[in-house]
Amino acid sequence: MRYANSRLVSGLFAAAAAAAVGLAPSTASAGPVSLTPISNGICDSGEFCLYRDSNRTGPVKDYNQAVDDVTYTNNSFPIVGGRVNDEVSSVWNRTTCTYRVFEHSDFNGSGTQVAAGAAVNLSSTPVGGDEASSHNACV
Ligand SMILES: [Ca+2]
Ligand SMILES: [Ca+2]
Ligand SMILES: [Ca+2]
Repeated sequence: MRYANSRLVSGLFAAAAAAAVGLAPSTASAGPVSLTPISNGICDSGEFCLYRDSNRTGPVKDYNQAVDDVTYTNNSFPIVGGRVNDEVSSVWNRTTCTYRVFEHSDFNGSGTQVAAGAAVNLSSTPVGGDEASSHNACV
């Protein structure tokens, strides 16, 4: 009987743990959703966008807020996937402030300034094509 009870108790703990796990995402989504940048793979007005290919073609990594990205290492292109780091060939700055794009993480290596509204092929800048690894927003 005692054994059966302990099994029941551990079963209840398991259920409680499962409930806690289930609660975690809903608690997170109850927060201010607007603080989470949404990347939909489309370069909308007001966004800063990275393109895998030249002349704003190929997969797009879009940032809908003026935020720094200190490393592209863990980024992938929305919808289609594929790594972003050292793959970006062009950028489009549809925000109202100047960005700086860098060859390495943490704003290191060669950099280039991308003015508000500008579209740039990185191969024609000091950063180089397929080299970009970070950007600094609103410099
Ligand atoms: Ca977008
Ligand atoms: Ca590329
Ligand atoms: Ca790099």
